[in-house]
Amino acid sequence: MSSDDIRHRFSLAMSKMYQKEVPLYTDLMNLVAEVNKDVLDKQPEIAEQLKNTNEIDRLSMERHGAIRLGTAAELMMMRRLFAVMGMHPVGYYDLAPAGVPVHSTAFRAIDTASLNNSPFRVFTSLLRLDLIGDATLKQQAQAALDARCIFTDDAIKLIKIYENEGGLTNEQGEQFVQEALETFRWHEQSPISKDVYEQLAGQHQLIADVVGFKGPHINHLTPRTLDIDAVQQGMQRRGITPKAIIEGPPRRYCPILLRQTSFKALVEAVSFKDVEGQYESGQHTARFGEIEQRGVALTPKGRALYDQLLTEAREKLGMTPNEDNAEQYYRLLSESFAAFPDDYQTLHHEQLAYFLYQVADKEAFANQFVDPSSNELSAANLQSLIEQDIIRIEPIVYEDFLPVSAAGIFQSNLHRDSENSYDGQSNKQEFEQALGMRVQDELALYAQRQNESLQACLASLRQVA
Ligand code: OOG
Ligand code: NI
Repeated sequence: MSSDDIRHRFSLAMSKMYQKEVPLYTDLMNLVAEVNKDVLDKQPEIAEQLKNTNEIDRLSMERHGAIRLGTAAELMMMRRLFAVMGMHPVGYYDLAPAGVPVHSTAFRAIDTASLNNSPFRVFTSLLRLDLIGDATLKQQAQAALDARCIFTDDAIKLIKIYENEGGLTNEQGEQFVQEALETFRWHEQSPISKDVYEQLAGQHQLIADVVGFKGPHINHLTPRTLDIDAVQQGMQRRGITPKAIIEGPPRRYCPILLRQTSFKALVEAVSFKDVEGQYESGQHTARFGEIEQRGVALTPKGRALYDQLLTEAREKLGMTPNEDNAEQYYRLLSESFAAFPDDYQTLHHEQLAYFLYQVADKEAFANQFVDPSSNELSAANLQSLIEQDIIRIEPIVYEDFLPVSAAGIFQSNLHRDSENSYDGQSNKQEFEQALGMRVQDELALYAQRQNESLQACLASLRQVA
């Protein structure tokens, strides 16, 4: 069974499991499907663009999930597990400066064909116990984490078979999907006592969410919408309470990067195990639903501008955006982002975003460039070919995440508004050591895709010439 196939099946199995666990997620999926259909019906230019980029078929199966891990060993094995499904670590996100004691990567497919076959991704965080101040508690947490094994024996067996034989049979692939799913399941019984749970939660709720459970339950799944503002309004109409702020850039004609919003985490019954082995009932808040709208990936120059404008808006607001200042925040955000060009031609011309190059009109090319020498047909006269509609540009969709947004999603599901931030530098090296490899640079991947499409495009025109 191909890795793409395993990933596709796993993504479906995960969605089915989460729908059973969190029925509100089903409502959200239905709402997103409705909104997407509406956008495609009413805005044929968006449908056209998604056809040109081959995203149209993946849209309805597109989703990401998120998990939080406790130890380096868990992260290492998780990396091996995802590799079976063709998912590799891309990007490094340090959330400590935003007051969330984790650092993260995203496991996802890398090449275009695989992404279009199944764009399933998992935002994966590793808890930073080193940021817990209380030494005794740190020890208790470490002991609880060391005592658990989050993978089934058969999942580990199949991972090793995959690594040794370079693949799995159909039967093994099916079994792998079932075994891997077990790791992400919700457990209503906590292996720790209510007392320890509460102490951990007192340090940071997130610590209790990781240490207090048998495994890294999937904490949300996120379908992709073509109009996040419409979904946000639709949620309110359906009685699903969304978080106050849509994270990321403001609404634009040409969407950039990623906009995200979620509905609040559910309060769920949990039973805790005390020292005598008796169960005591309590509750836990961790699992929610999220939606995202994806736009064009930005170049380093575009990303720097994005970060600058976002920071500007937030500094003017002077505090974390919340429901009381939402309107003011959106106003500041759109004022600030007036400086970010909002048409694809300018985004391309100023090298703010990444694009796919496609041949739009071979005939026009053949007629005009009667005897084009191969020198003439180069990246240098690209702009003129684009202006003459011989080459068309299509936005490369952003496949990754944003640290400020991710922190906002985390925070919206924690009770207290923790303004604090952890200092202690970003620890990418330590993260990669735990992971057992380096994370891929997402910007390099977009640049490579852009360049490959350009070469293919020029090669195809040279044939005409
Ligand atoms: C992850 C939150 C971040 C996103 O989409 O940015 C995230 C978590 O809550 O574990 O999922
Ligand atoms: Ni998410």
